[in-house]
Amino acid sequence: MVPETHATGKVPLLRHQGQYVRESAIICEYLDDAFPERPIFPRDAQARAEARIWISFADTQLYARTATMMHSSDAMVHKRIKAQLADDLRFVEQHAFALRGADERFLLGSEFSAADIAFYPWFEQLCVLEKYLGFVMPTECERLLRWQETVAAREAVRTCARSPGFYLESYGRLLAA
Ligand SMILES: N[C@@H](CCC(=O)N[C@@H](CS)C(=O)NCC(=O)O)C(=O)O
Repeated sequence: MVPETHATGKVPLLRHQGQYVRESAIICEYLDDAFPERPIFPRDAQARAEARIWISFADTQLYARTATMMHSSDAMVHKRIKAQLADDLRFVEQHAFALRGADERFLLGSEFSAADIAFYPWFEQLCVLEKYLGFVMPTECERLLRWQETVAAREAVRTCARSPGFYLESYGRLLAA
């Protein structure tokens, strides 16, 4: 039974040692604290700050805008938000990947981190925006698309990944309701 204090009705919700932690960004911080032998934040203070900036960007721009769009049936809202999302993705391409060497495949460089974890679920569900809302990935986001493939191929990601069919079916029901 989920305790009242965590009953926002939203996922993700982490249960660990009988306690609950919610909010994906806070869950990442918690996992870093609880399992120091498997860090997901860099040790360097500058890089930690950068990770948090990208996590905040994912939360307050990418996911927040997507949620607004999914809850609206106004075509003008859809159009405006699709353009904003495309700009968000271009921003990531230009302000993360374009600054890195070709072998630096992750958001912060050569190491996979909580920043990648924050962004990846949006990409796993991208098929929903493409199919139901006509979103088109900006063509110039090549490095971002390669990043998506790299992250998708990680064992831990494959273990819990859902197929496009799963998302299309689930969101199809939600949007029809
Ligand atoms: N800021 C929260 C957002 C959580 C959130 O909105 N989750 C969505 C699914 S991605 C949800 O559970 N929605 C159900 C609802 O709003 O009732 C986080 O990052 O954990």
